[in-house]
Amino acid sequence: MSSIPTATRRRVLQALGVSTAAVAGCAQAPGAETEQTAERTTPQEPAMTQAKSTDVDRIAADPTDIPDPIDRSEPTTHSIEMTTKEQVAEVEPGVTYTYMTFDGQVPGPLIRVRRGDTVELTVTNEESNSMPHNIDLHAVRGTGGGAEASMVTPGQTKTFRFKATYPGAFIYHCAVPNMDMHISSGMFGMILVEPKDGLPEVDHEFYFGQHELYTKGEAGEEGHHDFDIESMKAEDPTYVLMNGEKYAITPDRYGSPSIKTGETARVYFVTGGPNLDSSFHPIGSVWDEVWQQGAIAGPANKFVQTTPVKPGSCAIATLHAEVPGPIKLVDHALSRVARKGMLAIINREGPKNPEVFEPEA
Ligand SMILES: [Cu+2]
Repeated sequence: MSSIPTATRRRVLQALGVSTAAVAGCAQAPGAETEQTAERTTPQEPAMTQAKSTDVDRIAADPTDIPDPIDRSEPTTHSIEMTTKEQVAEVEPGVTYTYMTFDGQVPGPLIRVRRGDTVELTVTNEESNSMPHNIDLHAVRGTGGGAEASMVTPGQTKTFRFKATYPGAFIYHCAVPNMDMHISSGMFGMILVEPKDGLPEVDHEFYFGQHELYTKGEAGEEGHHDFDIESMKAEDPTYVLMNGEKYAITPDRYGSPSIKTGETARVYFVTGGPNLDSSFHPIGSVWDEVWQQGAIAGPANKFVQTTPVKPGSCAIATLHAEVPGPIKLVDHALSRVARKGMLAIINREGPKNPEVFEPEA
């Protein structure tokens, strides 16, 4: 037993459900005194390797970085280029991870087209990458959603073409054989196919994506977190994240977007997974409208508190600001918020509206 480093042994015991107290009990065994002394005087094996230097300062997508609404009555052809990138970035300060992304952000860029448009999509796998990548878009009627047509090895580029024949908000994701690992590392995003008549007018639009990170460390443990296949198979993530980093879109990190009271905002939300459903809820508000699964061709549900968004699916939801204060966007499986990093905030600014809400009555 003494040949196993202390930190490793403790972790193994924890994994087996044996508490630290039990470890202390073990130390009472005959001959354990020497071991106990050794534990006190021997520097402990670091639980993690050191945080790596980062390739990019930020991996979290800007929720306001969205193409303009479509104002067009005729179909067009889009030439869209995407680059797959493998980059070290921080999950939270002091914690690094080697992400895989579309265009260096999580979620990947929002692609916006109109029903009937044609898309020529070019995917380049950066030369410095170590793995093959591709893209499967749920807006594509075709083999693997384009996955086979876009399979690229490092340094390779491929183009394929598709017509967006049906409207809605759809996920796209990497779909190589280890697709769960690639999605978990950040390879997902949304393609929005607007109906021919467009979408209702709103004052603001925001784009968010939820997914899970599976690592060998604990949430908040400083250092470089390596991917962990065992916790992924067990669907027990280290982090559950909004836009790829812990609490990224909040005043404490990169800042929160604001809307004014009286304004309406539309939220485009994608659950990358790879495994967990989101119970998507706006704390301090309600979804005034939700198009579940992003199925914009049908009617919206009204005044929805929490909308389920399955892995590999999306939601389009509207918020109407009637009072000032933050709206916290969460997965209402709240341990993911309190302990695993899942939170974004949209700010409402404006005068009090005591008829609707009076905090000091
Ligand atoms: Cu990939």
